[in-house]
Amino acid sequence: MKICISGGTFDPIHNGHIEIAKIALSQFELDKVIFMPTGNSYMKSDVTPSIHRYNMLKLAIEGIDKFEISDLEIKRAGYTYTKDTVAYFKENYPDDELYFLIGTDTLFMLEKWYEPEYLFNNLIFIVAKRGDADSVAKANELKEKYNADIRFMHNDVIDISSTEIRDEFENNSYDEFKNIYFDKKVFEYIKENHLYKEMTDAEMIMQLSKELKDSRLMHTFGVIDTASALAKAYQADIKKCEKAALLHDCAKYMPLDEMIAICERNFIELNDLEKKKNSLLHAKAGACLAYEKYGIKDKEILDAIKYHTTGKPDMSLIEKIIFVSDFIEPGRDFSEKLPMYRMIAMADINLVCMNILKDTLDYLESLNEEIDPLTKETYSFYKKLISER
Ligand code: DGI
Ligand code: FE
Ligand code: FE
Repeated sequence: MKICISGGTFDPIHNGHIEIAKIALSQFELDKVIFMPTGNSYMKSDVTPSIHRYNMLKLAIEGIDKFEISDLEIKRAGYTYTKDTVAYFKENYPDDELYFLIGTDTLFMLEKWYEPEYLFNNLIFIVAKRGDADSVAKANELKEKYNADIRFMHNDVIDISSTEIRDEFENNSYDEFKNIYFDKKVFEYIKENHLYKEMTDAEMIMQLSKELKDSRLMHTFGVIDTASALAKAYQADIKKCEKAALLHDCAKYMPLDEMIAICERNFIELNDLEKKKNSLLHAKAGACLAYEKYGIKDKEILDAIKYHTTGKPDMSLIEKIIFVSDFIEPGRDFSEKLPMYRMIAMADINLVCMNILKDTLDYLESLNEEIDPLTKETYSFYKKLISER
């Protein structure tokens, strides 16, 4: 079989990608084209979360003969090298002939890829024209140097790029989007999932009000007020603290299996206790949901959500503010110590962290609940910090 891999971010996929792949298919008599969106782990990249790029691609190629999609790279944590992908195909499909589809711009970058010799030894490159500088000379140079197999496609240049499409979404309302090189199903997906457009606070609250009970929403507003006041007192970034507070419990009512799945696809490691306790896992799942669904990319905000239940040793200021606000917000009334903690919080945030952790541990012990190692470590850290000063 002649298999051609078409790799890229596909952020988003557009008809240019589809057309080029169709031409490659017929011109080189390929048996199939496999679209391979690149991976990106939570908090590590500026591109759209891989789950969305994958879903859009899937919609775009639906029903097209000989087009397939692979999640090989989005399932791999950390950086993915094309070399690893090629090695995977070589191992699993040793008898197939492997092609790799690139644009002329990529041709000039190939030597900078990880282990180019391996790639040139194992792949036939198909180069699609992208309307830029003549690349025949470069191809000849690579043929000479690596004995590379590089074949040019005869295609009209399709004047469209993902960057332009992202700009178009960013600068217009969804309803103004008129791009004719675009799949309607993909467009609907983008609109539905609010991609390429920052959500306003009002939109986030609307969404949250669908997912949280009223009492949880009231608690959330209490956490926002408290976090905002603490941010002012400690000169933290008020907007970031408010956003983290707004979203800190966004995954509170997600079913446990979905929590596990969202953490896994974002490469967040879970211990056995987390895998059975919604009450713990909603923090990590919440960080992932804030990233995938609410479009939050700021690592400080995401980490504040991620650690709001257990805390962690040596928290950042915003992590401490969310951790503390969650416990002392005005709607909480589970302990008579709360008024005192509210006062301490404004003056000595480390001291109040230690107190909250101590109370949480006592409470969990009284219930005979299993304690997460991170909760214990966090308590030890703050106890030591306080005792040493
Ligand atoms: O989500 P909230 O109710 O606003 O508050 P939270 O996220 O701080 O805590 C949720 C629950 O998690 C709370 O009942 C205490 C519990 N919790 C905190 N640390 C641990 C824990 N539960 C277990 N089993 N182990 C822990 O270490
Ligand atoms: Fe919580
Ligand atoms: Fe909370």
